[in-house]
Amino acid sequence: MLLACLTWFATSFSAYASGAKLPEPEVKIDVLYRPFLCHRKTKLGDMLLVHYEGFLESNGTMFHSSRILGDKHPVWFTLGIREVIKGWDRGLQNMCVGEKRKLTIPPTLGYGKEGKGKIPPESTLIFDIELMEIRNGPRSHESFQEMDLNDDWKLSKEEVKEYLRKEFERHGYPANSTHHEVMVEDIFKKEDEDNDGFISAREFTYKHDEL
Ligand SMILES: *[C@@H]1O[C@H](CO)[C@@H](O)[C@H](O)[C@H]1NC(C)=O
Ligand SMILES: *[C@@H]1O[C@H](CO)[C@@H](O)[C@H](O)[C@H]1NC(C)=O
Ligand SMILES: [Ca+2]
Ligand SMILES: [Ca+2]
Repeated sequence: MLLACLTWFATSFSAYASGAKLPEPEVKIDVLYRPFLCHRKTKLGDMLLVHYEGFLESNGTMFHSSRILGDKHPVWFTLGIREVIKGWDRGLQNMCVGEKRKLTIPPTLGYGKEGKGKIPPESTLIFDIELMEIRNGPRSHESFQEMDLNDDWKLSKEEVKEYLRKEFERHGYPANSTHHEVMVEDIFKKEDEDNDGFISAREFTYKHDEL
């Protein structure tokens, strides 16, 4: 499936629903650098681009670095939807582009009793994280406003089609009007719950049971 489609369907914000919980160990946040200018701060549902190094607290071993290992690119993820460990979802809120933080994450908010790869069970983790970029998440209020070209608080098929066209362009895929129409029909089948031919702000924002 293509990126635009993924962007559209990908996100469930069940993570927002926070019921009563037992007290849990918290993430310790140290701000290592805060830029002078802060145009916008991260919030749940935003897409974040970060560079990071991860260390075991026990002996200081670095288990990953996005700068040195792998393809050396910073990584994208969506904040607050458990795409990453809980410690990141909690520790990277209200952050400015250019800001650097050190997070100390207890095992329950990291990889827990199992551990993962180079990370042994019950490890406290230390991350140095630099925020490179913030983008509107697929289900954010800002995304909706961007798509709602005539500001009537609902998305028409034309508006969704226009959005797809722009998304495809942005990702370098050739535009294919027939294909987009098929996608639009598919999207409306899933998202237009009351079948009025529009996706309302409410239908857009709140995800139903599937996913
Ligand atoms: C640090 O701890 C990890 C996990 O227990 C182990 O694999 C690694 O060899 C240790 N490194 C050093 C330098 O002691
Ligand atoms: C456009 O998409 C349709 C439907 O997915 C496909 O059948 C057709 O081959 C595509 N056309 C081009 C030029 O890629
Ligand atoms: Ca509209
Ligand atoms: Ca509707």
